[in-house]
Amino acid sequence: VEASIPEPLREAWRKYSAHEFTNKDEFERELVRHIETTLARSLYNCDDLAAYSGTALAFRDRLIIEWNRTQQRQTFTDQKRVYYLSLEFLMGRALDNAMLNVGMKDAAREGLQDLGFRIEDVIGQEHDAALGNGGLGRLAACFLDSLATLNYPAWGYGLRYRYGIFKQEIVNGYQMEVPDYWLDNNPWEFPRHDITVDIQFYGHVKKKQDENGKLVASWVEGEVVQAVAYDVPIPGYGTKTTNNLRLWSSKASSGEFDFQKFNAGDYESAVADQQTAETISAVLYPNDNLERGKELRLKQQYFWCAASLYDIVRRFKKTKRAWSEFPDQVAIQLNDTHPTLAIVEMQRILIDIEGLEWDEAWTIVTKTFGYTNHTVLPEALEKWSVPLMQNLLPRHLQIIYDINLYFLQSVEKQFPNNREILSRVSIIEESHPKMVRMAYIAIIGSHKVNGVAELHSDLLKSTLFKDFVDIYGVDRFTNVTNGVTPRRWLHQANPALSSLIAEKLGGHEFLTDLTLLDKLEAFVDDKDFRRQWAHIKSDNKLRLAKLIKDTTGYKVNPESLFDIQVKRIHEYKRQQLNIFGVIHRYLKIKGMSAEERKKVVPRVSVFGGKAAPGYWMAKTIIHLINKVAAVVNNDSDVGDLLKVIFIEDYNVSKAEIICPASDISEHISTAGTEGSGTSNMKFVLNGGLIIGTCDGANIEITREIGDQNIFLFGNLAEDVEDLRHRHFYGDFQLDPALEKVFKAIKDNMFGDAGDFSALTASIEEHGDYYLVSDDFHSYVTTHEMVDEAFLNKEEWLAKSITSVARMGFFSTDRVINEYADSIWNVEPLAVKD
Ligand code: 9GP
Repeated sequence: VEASIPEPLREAWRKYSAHEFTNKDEFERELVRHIETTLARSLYNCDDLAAYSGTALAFRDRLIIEWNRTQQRQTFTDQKRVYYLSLEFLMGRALDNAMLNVGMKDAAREGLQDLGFRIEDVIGQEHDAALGNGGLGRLAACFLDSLATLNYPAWGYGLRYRYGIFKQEIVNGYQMEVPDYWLDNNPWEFPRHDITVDIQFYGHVKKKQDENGKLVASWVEGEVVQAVAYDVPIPGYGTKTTNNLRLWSSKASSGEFDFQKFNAGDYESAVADQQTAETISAVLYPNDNLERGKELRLKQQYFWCAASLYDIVRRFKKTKRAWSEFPDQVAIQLNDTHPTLAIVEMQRILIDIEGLEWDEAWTIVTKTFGYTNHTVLPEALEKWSVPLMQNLLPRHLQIIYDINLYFLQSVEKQFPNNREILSRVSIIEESHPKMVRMAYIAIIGSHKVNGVAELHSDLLKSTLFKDFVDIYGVDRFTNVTNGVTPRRWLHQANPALSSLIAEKLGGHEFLTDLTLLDKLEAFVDDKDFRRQWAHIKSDNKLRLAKLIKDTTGYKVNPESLFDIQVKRIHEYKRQQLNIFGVIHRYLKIKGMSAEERKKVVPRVSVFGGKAAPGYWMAKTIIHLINKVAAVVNNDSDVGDLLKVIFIEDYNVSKAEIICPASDISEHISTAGTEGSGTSNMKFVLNGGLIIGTCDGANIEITREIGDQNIFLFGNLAEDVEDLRHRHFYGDFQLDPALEKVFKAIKDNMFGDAGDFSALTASIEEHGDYYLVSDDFHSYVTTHEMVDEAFLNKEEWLAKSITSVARMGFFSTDRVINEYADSIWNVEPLAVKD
């Protein structure tokens, strides 16, 4: 690798090369220096925000020194690298994570204290980096943490949205969406104005002869937008490896800003061009499991794929290897179908620009890509209309047609005279307008396709992708069950529990080998240990009670059973089932005598989550939860026996407070609909029990922790189809207890019943697609079992400890090693101190 500084001058360079601070005093010096010079503040005007910025800058320096070394190391060893393409990275806050991962949180705490600040207040100043909707984006963030911790040479590629997921405000019980200005005061990114890529859109395709007389296609004219790189350092835990997350931002390309217009005084249209270019990376689409064919979204996808591939190819070409070695050097993972165009773009680069033959190029492409599917919900399997694609990406559409042609020819050979299979697996859906099925390109263009939990992967093979299993054989399809990073979701979110475990196990090694948690089982019967365990849970509940008081004004009794459901609001996740269950409980309490009420286990039902702005039914569910809260929480008959809380603007930093505070949490999707779920893992890892359906990763959680430690209920995935079919033909009986709940709603107990009629009608009149009524009875009776179990404090504690001890499987470290072995074929890079 060529160095820009010649050898004789490197001595001076080495002498003055930056060094990271290594103790409290050095940290303080860096902090004060940044506050006084970078931020131009002083001890006369330094508030918590300035202390945060100074601390973040000091830690950023540390990270970037390691980042530089890591990148050099990766370049010199020249091993195979992994590139994770994800339209979402839900990172949350970075400072606390950086402090813990580099092992300097205690030094920072003391240093800040010396200078007059409390570390918690300083950390609390940071705005979440919320470049994601929910589970899919958070999983990508956990993956980055594990990739760095395990020393894999890996980069993430995403978009630098100016606005991340909207901020949610609850006004009169309704969700309102407010823009999230997360980039104000964000010290964690490095703009790379020298790393830019021109991205083309529209235009048309010309065929021309190359110097050897071969006919090649070239994509000409159209519009050009510039992609500018912003780098975010990703520190591993307990290692020097600091990887890179590269986010692309859009800008008018230099040729695009029309100086002629500008000079002629037409400022407005010159600036308008600029703004049009910038809209590409302006906003994250706030849809979770729900797509709409908006041109801007397709533009985002191509912009990001093309910029990332250009970067990856540029890096590969520096090694001067033959193209055939590309898959030995590069693995690219597609996070859902969003980056599928990267497959087409790679083929275009190889045949149109690099001059490879089709077959040779296609072999390279399929060996390079892997595709992860995260959902069976049909609306999330993206399709783009052919006319839209034709207009925006004319050359790509031609390549897609060619991929389809060759693919269908081979299927035809394999299944002669079977027109049905050809039309079912064709990339082009023969609808009006015709549609391009992106998931099919992702399958055809990858060497491995995986789902994210066993049930989910099995369902993919037996339903959505069945034909492809018949075509390619079952080995192309695999499962990699999700996990979470224990650094953020145990050590950072629950420091007291992490310390207690470390004390018992003789160190924090479990944070990098989560299976070591199994040693905790030896202490299940240790009275003193149980007491400490219970004490930590109480403190965490107090911390949540304070958040509830500060954000909603409601005071909750921390002795109550905390029952929590936090995730995106969606009919399939069934927050409606939960709130109907709450109403059922409320009605029961209202009907009790004073004596009977004494036996009730007090509960706090906590909800949190955002609804996609256009998802009206989900918004109706939020509205109902808030209306029920207003009635129940102010009913003196009920008092502390039941409180209903909706936590506004649920995000990663709130989840860090919420997850450690649950007694029970709810993962109650209609069986067969949730890909995996990952908050189920976070809650159990923090000593909460769960109530759930046999869906997603709940099934594997049950297998690991034992069915005596989980509350399962409801119909099974294999029964769902049949039940829906029966409903469709009128075989439907509303559950009697649910009927009483609906009557209360219709009697305007929670405000105008008209506001909720669509919700009740979707169950009573329109087929109850999500089987709320079918599962209601087992849901409420299982909750009675939860109450019963909670009364036995010692048993409950034993369940909690045993479950945590058996959660070793659900670390993203295990997940990443599985991807590395079975899909990417990459090795970690040895890092010396
Ligand atoms: O809905 C799934 C969720 O179950 C899963 O845990 C997560 C991560 O794999 O991905 C979600 N899928 C999406 O958000 C869109 O496919």
